Amino acid sequence: MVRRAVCPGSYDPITLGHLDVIGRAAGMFDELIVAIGHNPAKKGRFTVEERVELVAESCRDLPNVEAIQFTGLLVDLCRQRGIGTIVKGVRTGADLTYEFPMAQMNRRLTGVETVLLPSAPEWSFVSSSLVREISGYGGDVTAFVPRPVVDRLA
Ligand code: COD
Repeated sequence: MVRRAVCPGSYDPITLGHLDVIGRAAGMFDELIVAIGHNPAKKGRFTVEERVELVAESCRDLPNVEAIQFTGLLVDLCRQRGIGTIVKGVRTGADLTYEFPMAQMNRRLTGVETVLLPSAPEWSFVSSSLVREISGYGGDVTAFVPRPVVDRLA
């Protein structure tokens, strides 16, 4: 049986922290879908279509990774695509507090499991929102995002 997982997120934009989690998850499953959704709590910098392109370009070296857009409930995507596991990165206690009820709710809704991967220490302070803020003021984010994002922000 194909072991299929999803790494969902806003990815606005994808960072090296996201990419680290995606790479580690890609090594654990046969197929990994990176599902890019809209989080209404967050103000967008890139369109969802641009984010999908940036994720796809950043994951070019990971052959079992596919980037897609999604709307609606994550558990519905999981059902449609035969995905049994959600993989999320956690940086801090605050991330855990945010992810824990979602993991429990998603399991309650359809039985889909969530695997929480501790972030790599070198990326635990990196977030899309800080990248957006720094680049918005003209700062250099080269050390925190994949090359395609650097090029797009330039
Ligand atoms: N290192 C490791 N992990 C990281 C890093 C880093 N530097 N930065 C972010 N992450 C992790 C985050 O903790 C998160 O797990 C994941 O990467 C994605 O982060 P973001 O910020 O890009 O995405 P979010 O948190 O805005 O995404 C939220 C979703 C779109 C996934 C969520 O809102 C959702 O599932 N929406 C669908 C609707 C739904 O099903 N709702 C009911 C939920 S119970």
